Amino acid sequence: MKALIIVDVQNDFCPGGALAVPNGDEVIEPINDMMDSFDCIVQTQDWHPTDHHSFASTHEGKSPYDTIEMNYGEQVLWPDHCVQGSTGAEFHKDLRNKPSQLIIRKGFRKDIDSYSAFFENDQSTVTGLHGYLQARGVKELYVAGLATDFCVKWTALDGRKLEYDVNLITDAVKGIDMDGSVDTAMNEMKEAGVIMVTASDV
Ligand code: VGL
Ligand code: ZN
Repeated sequence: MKALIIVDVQNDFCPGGALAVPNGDEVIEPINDMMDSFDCIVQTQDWHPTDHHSFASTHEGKSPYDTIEMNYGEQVLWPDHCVQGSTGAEFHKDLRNKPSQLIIRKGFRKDIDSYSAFFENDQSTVTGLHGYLQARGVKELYVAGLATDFCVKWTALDGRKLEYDVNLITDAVKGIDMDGSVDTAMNEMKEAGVIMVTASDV
């Protein structure tokens, strides 16, 4: 069985949002069109407390896009985004929401960020998604959404680590792109055995 994993299609990652991904809303149409081809559909939702440690505003003298060392390694600092219960954290209104069966919220622990839908950034705290997919007999993932170089990449790479067949839907993802991070992400995913497909292949 295959699953569609829709990563973080939330207002704050779309144009006008707090951490807008350029043309982020362009992923919505291909995602909506693909939904009918899947029996298992999961959405992720970045879901931070107001004082989350990935926010530059919680570190004195730091600005968004600076990096700091956390006890689990390097962390990019972001503008405040996807605060629990805020409009920015809501899914974009044009994303079809009825077909989704599970919503995985991530990044809700103040001290750990979570890019991947499977593990938080300490690489060991689980979200529960793997257990859910195993229980439903899912072996193959199709990953779409935002942002290619962060949450999408980490979701795809962790999917490979957990031995899923992973497909990236290249025309249904958009990236933030800091210093070539989208190209790097695409190469890392290819090296890890992620298969590049387009929405029309699905
Ligand atoms: C994301 C940065 C911070 C993402 C989430 O969805 O890619 N990026 N939080
Ligand atoms: Zn976040």
